[in-house]
Amino acid sequence: MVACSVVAVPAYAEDGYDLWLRYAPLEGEAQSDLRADSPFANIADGGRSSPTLEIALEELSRGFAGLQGSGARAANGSPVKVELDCGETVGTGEGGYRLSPVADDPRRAFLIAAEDHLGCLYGSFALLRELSTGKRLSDIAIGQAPAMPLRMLNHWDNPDGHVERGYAGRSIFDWWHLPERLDQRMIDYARANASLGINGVVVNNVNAKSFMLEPRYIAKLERLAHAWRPYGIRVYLSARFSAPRDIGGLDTADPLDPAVRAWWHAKADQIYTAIPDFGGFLVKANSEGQPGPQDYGRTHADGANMLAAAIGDRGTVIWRAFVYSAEDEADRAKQAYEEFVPLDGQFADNVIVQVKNGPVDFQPREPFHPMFGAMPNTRLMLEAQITKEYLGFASHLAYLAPLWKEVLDADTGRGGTVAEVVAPVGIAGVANTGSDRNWTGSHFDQANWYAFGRLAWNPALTSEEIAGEWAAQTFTRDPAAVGAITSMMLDSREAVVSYMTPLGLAHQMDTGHHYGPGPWVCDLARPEWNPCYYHQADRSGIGFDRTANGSDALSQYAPQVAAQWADPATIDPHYLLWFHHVAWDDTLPSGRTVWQELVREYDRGVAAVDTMAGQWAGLRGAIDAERHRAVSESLAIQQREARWWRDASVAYWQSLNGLEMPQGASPPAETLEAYKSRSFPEAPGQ
Ligand code: BDP
Repeated sequence: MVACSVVAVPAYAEDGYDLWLRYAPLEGEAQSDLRADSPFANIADGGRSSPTLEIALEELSRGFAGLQGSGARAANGSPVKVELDCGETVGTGEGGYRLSPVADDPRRAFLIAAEDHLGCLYGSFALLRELSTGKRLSDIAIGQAPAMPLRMLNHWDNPDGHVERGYAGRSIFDWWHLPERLDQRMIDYARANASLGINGVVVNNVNAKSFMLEPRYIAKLERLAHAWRPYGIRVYLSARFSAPRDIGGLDTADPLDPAVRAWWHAKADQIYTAIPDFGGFLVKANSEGQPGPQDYGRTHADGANMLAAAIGDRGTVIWRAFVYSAEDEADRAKQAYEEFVPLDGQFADNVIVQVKNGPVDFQPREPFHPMFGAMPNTRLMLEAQITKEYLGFASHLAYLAPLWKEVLDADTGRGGTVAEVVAPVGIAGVANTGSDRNWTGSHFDQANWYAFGRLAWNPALTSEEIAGEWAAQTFTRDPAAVGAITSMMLDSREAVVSYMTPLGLAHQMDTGHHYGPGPWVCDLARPEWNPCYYHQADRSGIGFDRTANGSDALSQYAPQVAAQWADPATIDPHYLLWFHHVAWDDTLPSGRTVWQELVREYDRGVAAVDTMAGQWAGLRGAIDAERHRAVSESLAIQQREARWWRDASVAYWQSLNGLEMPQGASPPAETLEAYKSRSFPEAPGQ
């Protein structure tokens, strides 16, 4: 039997470092359920302990201490015993758990049962989450198991500490001092991930450096893997396809070349000797200038299978489907499908193809990627972006659960929803963490890390449920305040869509940094880097024709899915300009013209941000002053920039269509030239 003593919660200022794991003191009856001297005990699995179980017991101890608050301890009566039964006989499935009060034995007040120690850790976090959101111990009875096996974060962190598309400071990884020095942040990070059930982390950028495969980096990775193992996290590495040439002394990286195959085999052996549970490689190949098998006339399957053979049954190769090529004249939205779908059935069993949520690139709104459902003989995984490259960085509040839900719940028309298609495999999120004290660059961006993990665990959760539980743990349990915060969050992503890219527009962000409007940008080297390519606007109309009259990207979807988007008169207006080129004066089902509707959407977005700022101002006093002020300041930026987006876009459209502002709508505050002249080379994340 293992018992442990109560650990005091450190008295941090409310600077956000504690994330959703604050365990703020409960009040009233909920608090008196808990006892200061609650012993947490491992009663099963032969009393066998493990680092994972020790972490679970420590977390329970820490959580109960926090939830009780310091004043309550002495007053409490008989101890509540929380017991952990982590034996094989429990039958909860890998990582699953059951939480239940033990009604017939008051001394054994509560049971966390799981068939493995990791399930007990997950169950401990789940119990603390339930208590933290205000549930009574006696009312908690839950049985859960993860919906998909792989729930991972992909870091776009470079070894020099810069994070590509990172808006929360520098990288959390201190490669320079590893392996000797392991920052406490690495443990706190693993703990936060474990609290959500995240079980895999790719530590480096998909635009990878080959030297991270060298032995000195393997030693660093080994230290990390060792530290994260008890938290159930396996490490993965982004591998640069040309590594055999870059660091291996070979003159080719051709996947069919025996020397190349032998090099990767030896490399895999070297890694697995140091890290027996190494997860595997993530590969971006033949995309945006990265090397790949096509450099040698080989296919993606040739490349992926070569690495898969090197790894064998020890791990997985995750091969990205984010490909497009300047030489390819086809609509960029079609290219991944065209390259990958013909390869269905050719990938080795330990290869996963990782597909972004939409066919272009993490836009505020895209239809789901047509590859989902179209490769029944390939293991497909969803790639989401938690860092907000195209949604105002960490400066704008945009809660992304509604975006991900839209994709996960979409019916592919080919054997299930996107969530069902990826359920046997998993989901990856491009991480938004950094060296900022609050981890994510803004307090509300923590909610996106949280929501990603919760949806990976259970995609059936609603955006509202997740927002509510996050707000209660992170800010306050006051129901009125939780209600206001939840309402802000639920409307926030749609607000961003409205003031940036309404009615199905996409990729209107300015060059390189992707911050702020740039619909006038038409002259970049590659056509599909230009906002003009995506809006196709001119004097008479706007929108990208992806019907059979245009690029025919629509035909990549199942017929019944394509049918719902085929007619501009009946399409969901959220996707209108994604699939159709329409005249400015066409009348929409709303009775308004395209121009009137567009301006109305921009205005709706601006107004929604004002509403959010008002709601937040109303929470002064309900939220600690430090975080209240920080969020208020960000919302002031967002209010200003929502207007900037609206005005700059409207000014540009007017320069094309020559139309007056619709009745009641205010003209842009500045001239188009003034908007065009803005530049900010210091924007982070580039
Ligand atoms: C785009 C980013 C770029 C990434 C690329 C990718 O702008 O920085 O390298 O995606 O996913 O969104 O590989």
